Amino acid sequence: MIQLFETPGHAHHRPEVEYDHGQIIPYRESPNRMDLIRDHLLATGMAELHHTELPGPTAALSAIHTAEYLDALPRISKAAREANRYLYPYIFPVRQNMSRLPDLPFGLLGRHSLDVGSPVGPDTWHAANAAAATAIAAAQHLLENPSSRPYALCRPPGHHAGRDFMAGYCYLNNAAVAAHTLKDRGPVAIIDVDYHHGNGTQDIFWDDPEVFFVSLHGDPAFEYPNYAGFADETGGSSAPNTVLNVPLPQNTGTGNYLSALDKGLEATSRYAPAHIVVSLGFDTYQDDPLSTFSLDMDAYPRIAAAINSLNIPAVLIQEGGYASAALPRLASAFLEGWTT
Ligand code: SP5
Ligand code: ZN
Repeated sequence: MIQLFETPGHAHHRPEVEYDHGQIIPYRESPNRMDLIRDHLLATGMAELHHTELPGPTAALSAIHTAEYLDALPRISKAAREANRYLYPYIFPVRQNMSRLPDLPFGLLGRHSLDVGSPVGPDTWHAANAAAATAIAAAQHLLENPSSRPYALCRPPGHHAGRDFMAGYCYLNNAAVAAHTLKDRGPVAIIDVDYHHGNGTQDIFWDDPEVFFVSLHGDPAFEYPNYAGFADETGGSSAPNTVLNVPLPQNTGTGNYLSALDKGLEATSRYAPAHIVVSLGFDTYQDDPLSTFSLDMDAYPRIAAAINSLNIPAVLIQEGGYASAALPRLASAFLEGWTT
């Protein structure tokens, strides 16, 4: 039986559209992603649901994100409430001589946006907090029940959110707050198996020797986020060799993916963490609209089992995964390898 964590209210974060190379398309990171996964896991009797309450602990958030960012995000959400619509960044006050920061919601939004993929609506701040609280609750459950392997249904996702920026559907870094929660009890490894590089998580722990970050992802030479996730990024000067990026080519299939994962897990094992946080994305799946990989359904129990074989207490944090029709099966397939 898997302990499933969710915080009510994230469904109110519901942008309708996103940009895709100049086109406006339906926003892919929708509330029904979590509904599909949760309902299936409950219906099959695989999971038991814990609703967590808000407000979640704010200390973890302050440890992960800058004060400036944690001040800006609710202000932008408030402005969105007053405007009664989602605000999309369109002006980016990049750090240069003639870049003044207008004290307007759009100034703050551009200042703290890496891309145009994270619109802020009336309930975005609340939903992002709910997701972070969910991650913290699952991590605390793990500390209290080391043999449990809890699963946090975090939405919006988090791994593209850095210390002071939102990006790629992400606002607050849920995996990072989970890792922070676990860090008191020894070193933590974050294993990021989302299709995209976890650039936000890497940014946050770049100089932290107590957190090891390994990410398998579409090579940033062709895939979002493009400017990070290359193999030569291995950690800051205070934390050398605590980042392991494994960029993979288009059309990567199950066999090659599992071999790459094995290398990542060997390095994780050498680091000898006390706890593991898995940034779990299902967008590596062959039918995912964002993916160029071709993993089949059988890959998922094998990914789970490979991580399990390390025999280290672990928590799952939901990241991406946009093939709605396949999401219930992807989650249960993963859990088949996770709980046995
Ligand atoms: C959490 C997560 O998985 N975020 C992903 C954000 C990706 N946003 C960038 C999308 C780039 C669009 N180009 C893909 C075209 C496919 N037809
Ligand atoms: Zn992703």
